[in-house]
Amino acid sequence: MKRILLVFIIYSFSVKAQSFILNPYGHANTQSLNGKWNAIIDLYCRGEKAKFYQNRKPASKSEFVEYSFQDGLRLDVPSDFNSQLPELKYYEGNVWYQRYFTISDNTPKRRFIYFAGVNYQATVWLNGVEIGKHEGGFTPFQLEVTNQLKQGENDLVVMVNNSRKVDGIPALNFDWWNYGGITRDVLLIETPSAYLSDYSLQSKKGAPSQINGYVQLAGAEKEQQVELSIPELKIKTNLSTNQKGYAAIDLPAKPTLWTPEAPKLYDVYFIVNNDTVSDQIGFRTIETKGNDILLNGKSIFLKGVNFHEEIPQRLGRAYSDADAAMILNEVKALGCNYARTAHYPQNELLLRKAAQLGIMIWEEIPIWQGIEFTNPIILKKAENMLREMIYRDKNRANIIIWSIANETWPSPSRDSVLTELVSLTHQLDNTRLVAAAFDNPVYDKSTFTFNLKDRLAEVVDVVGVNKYLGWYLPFPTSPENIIWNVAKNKPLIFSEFGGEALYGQHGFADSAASWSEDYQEAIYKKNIVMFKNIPNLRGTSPWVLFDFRSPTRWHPLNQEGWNRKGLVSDKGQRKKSWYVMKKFYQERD
Ligand code: GCB
Repeated sequence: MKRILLVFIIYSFSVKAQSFILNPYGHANTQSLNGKWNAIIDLYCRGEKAKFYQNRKPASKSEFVEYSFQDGLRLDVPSDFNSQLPELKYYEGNVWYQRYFTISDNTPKRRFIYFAGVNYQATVWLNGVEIGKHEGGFTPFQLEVTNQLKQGENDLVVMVNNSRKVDGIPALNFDWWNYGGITRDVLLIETPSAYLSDYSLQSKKGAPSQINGYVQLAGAEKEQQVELSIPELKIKTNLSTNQKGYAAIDLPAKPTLWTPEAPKLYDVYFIVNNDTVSDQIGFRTIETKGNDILLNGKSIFLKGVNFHEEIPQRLGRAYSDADAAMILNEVKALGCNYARTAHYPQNELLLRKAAQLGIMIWEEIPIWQGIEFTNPIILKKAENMLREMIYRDKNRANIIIWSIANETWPSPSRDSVLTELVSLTHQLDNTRLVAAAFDNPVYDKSTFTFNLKDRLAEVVDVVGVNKYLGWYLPFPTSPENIIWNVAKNKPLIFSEFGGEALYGQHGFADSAASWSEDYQEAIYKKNIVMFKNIPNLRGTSPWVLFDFRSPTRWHPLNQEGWNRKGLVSDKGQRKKSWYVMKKFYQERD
């Protein structure tokens, strides 16, 4: 994984002045830049021409300036902008953010601004000078500002644009709310001149009594010492980095392995030049063997659910530790040991909490239907997102699956982009499983069998299937007679299934048009009957935990802009189908 850093540099086309900070929450010297920021809504995208980034004030009596960050709109950071003003509910376009912050000493330290997530494109100026750009709403970026900072007041301006794009990832159409803005934390991080820019620590593949990994320093001009300690394992060792700032880690250890039932995490400390970076890391192995997924060598069934990064009750994107707790407690309440963070990397805070709670994770980049695979830029953008996701989350023991796509259809360009992404994922991290979600298995009436003809399914480690039997497609025969001939000799996960129901609505259990809890419950019961006959089924994740907002759900009575496939309503009420899944998970080992 040492390669990540190098390849990052080559491919960081979408990031000007990219620097690297891993684990922003573990750095000793960190200042939050969250809070109220000044903002300007720039509907016609004129702000760059008008040089908003200069944040100018009239300098003489004869001068006027047609904008001002002062005394205008104030927006919360982190948070999406759509949920902060009624007139921004459907807004897609430019919003400018501005704030001041103070630097009170001028010791020669390195400083970085860390953006945990800005949807979708960001351009950043510090004291009037452009310092970086980033594309991609669900992964972080970091900009070194050491040489641009002034002692005293500093002026930070960010232009955010959340317009959907033909060549975006995701692209023009997707089934969730396009929340824009600075949706995650912003931090100012201070480091010494040579600092820990990357590290990896995990159980060695095939040898769990060995801890394996590396440290990578940035800015190291000579060989250096990095102290690594894991007090509970009585590990305290000095690693000597080479001239490129790299040192491999290979230590004998007998950690208690991380499992969903006992999600043991160890406090880990790295000290470089008196600077401490701390983390909480769990150790485990994950692999497949034939039809099985083996966690620490033992076959497991993934009892899961999907969810979006949304708090439905607040009509906004989830962003805080408390939000993560709300979502994950509901995941646990269903009896899950696993979840799919749907279609994009969610907040790092949520993934960390999931590790503490024993929830295994399928994490995906936002390649969601309708991607312009024929455009060569797509591969570059997707690679960048994949690298950013793996760079950020590779030390989380609970992440067991990297997924590269959801519901894409075979074509020469799609096959070539996605098979490249599969091999890149294996190359960046050969310890986890690579998956994709497929909605293209086809039913053969004469044999009652679903088959999948797709080259991509042959190169992934785990095949996910999204099939909404009873909703988008009627059950073609009685569920106990359906045969799934998909993913031969590989684990199959039912990564999506379900149907819509309005909480509290009762009606015919055999009529989709009733939008009733009874009909949704019947869909779940039938799916469960079908699951019992799938020999390589190793996991299920209903679509979806909560009803979620979507501009493509128009029915005026039953949807009103909500996808109603939740097992739980937008108000937090559990539907009948919730109890069906709960029972299924209670009865499965
Ligand atoms: C799917 C998609 C998911 C949608 C869901 C639906 O196949 O993967 O993003 O929200 O179906 O409700 O149609």
